[in-house]
Amino acid sequence: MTTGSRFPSVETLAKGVLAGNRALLARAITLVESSRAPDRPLADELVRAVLPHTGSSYRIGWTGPPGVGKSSLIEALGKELVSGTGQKLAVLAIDPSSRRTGGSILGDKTRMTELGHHPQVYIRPSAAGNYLGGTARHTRETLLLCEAAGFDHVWVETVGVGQSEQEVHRLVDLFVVLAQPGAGDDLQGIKRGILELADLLVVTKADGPLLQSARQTQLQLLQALRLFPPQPSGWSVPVLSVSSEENTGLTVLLNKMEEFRSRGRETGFWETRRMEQQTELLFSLIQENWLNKLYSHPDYLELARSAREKLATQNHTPDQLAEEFFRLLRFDWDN
Ligand SMILES: Nc1nc2c(ncn2[C@@H]2O[C@H](COP(=O)(O)OP(=O)(O)OP(=O)(O)O)[C@@H](O)[C@H]2O)c(=O)[nH]1
Ligand SMILES: [Mg+2]
Repeated sequence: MTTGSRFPSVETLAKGVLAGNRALLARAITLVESSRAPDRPLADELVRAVLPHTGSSYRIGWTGPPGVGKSSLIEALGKELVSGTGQKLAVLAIDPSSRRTGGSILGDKTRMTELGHHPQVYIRPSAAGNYLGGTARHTRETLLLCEAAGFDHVWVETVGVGQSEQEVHRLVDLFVVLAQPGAGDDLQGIKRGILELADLLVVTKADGPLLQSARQTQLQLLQALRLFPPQPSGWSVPVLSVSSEENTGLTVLLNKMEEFRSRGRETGFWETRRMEQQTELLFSLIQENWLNKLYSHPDYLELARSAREKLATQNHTPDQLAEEFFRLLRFDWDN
């Protein structure tokens, strides 16, 4: 299939991605991010074409409130990771500010100026505002394209708002939660649900006048973690502190990241988690498709309105009305 004038053909894109061609990778990502309906089947075809060459990277999600220091840490740690090794790193930065600006200041916001120029590193900002609730789909497909292009590590920087953290948690092998010095004084500030998802907690900005406060926050977070049940894998969540400005704590962090991977592989938990993620994805897609079918049924609106009216005026329970709704809908699977 050809992609018309906007994109090179799917075959050209797939070959380019597999050859590690940056320009074609960027075009491929733009295709999977496209919200134009005619681009969807092409994006699906592209993802299918590269799928056999995916799965081998170490996928890491970095999350935390705005300004906590995610981008700065990724910049400092990324340089440490790739320097002196042949390893390749792709960073997918989801930027919330692009919602307001149309993406024009993405380049300034990502704060990864030096890392972005490293030959073993590819940084791709995406505009969170372009797809409501669709973050996971586009990020997942972009992640697969990066794997197919030969990146050993794919890091996702998420925005600390809304449901994007949960979505990113479903995509990655390791979920890192960043906290500010002082965050421990007000643990409400870090949503409990997010703490529970963390595989690794990192207190940022442990330098200068913030150092003491960072150490204290580290202890408070350790105590808070004791209240949670242990992870099924047996992994006990480390709480570290780093300074991206002074480059301290980075080696310990890199070692913990590596330990998580090797332990996960030994215990089989690595594969189990990926399988669970795939299963969750499968069922959420089944539900999504089913709901789309339901909402696009020609009688849906009429029957829903009538059920609501009956609820207000007659002596029906919601259960009875739901049953009647489906009886009257006469759903045609082939429709
Ligand atoms: N003192 C100190 N400041 C830091 C450190 N890391 C980041 N900062 C500062 O914290 C601010 C936010 O840093 P970013 O790295 O952009 O934080 P972010 O979490 O990526 O921010 P958003 O993407 O906007 O949510 C900047 O002003 C940084 O200079 C650090 O290690 N020490
Ligand atoms: Mg950032």
